[in-house]
Amino acid sequence: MNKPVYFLSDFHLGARYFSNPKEAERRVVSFLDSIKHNASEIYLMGDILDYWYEYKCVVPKGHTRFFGKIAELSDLGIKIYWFIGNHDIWIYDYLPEELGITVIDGIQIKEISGKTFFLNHGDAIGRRKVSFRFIRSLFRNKACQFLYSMLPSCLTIPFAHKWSSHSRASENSNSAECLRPISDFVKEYSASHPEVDFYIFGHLHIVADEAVTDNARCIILGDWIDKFSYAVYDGKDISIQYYKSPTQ
Ligand SMILES: [Mn+2]
Repeated sequence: MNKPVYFLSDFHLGARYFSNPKEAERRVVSFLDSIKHNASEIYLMGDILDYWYEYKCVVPKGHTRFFGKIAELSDLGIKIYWFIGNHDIWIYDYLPEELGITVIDGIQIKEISGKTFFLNHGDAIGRRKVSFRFIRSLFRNKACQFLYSMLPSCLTIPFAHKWSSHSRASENSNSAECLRPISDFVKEYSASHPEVDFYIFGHLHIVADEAVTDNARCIILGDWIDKFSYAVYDGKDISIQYYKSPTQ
């Protein structure tokens, strides 16, 4: 493999809790720009946008520089995969067509340069609370999505941002505890799937690189709210790195 593969997640661009949302967007854009000549593939592992809803004829405001940079990298021939998270669920055909990206909903198991990867945002992995599963199924229900799209966006967009800020405030900060559903799942799964070398997840907003077996590792990508972390695969191994933008 000539050029490395990058894995990033949880930018949460547009979140109301950023003290400086433009700076958060510029940091991501500046990172993407720094790798544009040295990346073969980029995996955006979900919750890239804090909220997104593609209506039939219009899309929400914002993210202009970010979308522009993604389009530029995609036009340069970098393959960009965007996994749906639990915040950017409602991507339909606008972003894939406009940005030239591949949108993936759910788990993908694929080989990249001889290693097998298990890729997913991570929100539905392992045992989750009934309330969480209920809301998740509601958000993904076609009839609910249709009814939601009928409501005026000046009501739904502020509501969605309030919801997101609330869910961030109630997030579990104990990393061992929040990692458990994923690490339990990975242990069980790897017993029957020894071919998987790397499990890659976002969602938890923690950085972790844990040995699952002698051969397999589980990587949790962190976020771009205060960690600016990502994983790089060079065709042999994966390492977690942190971006320090030139302006910092
Ligand atoms: Mn998430």
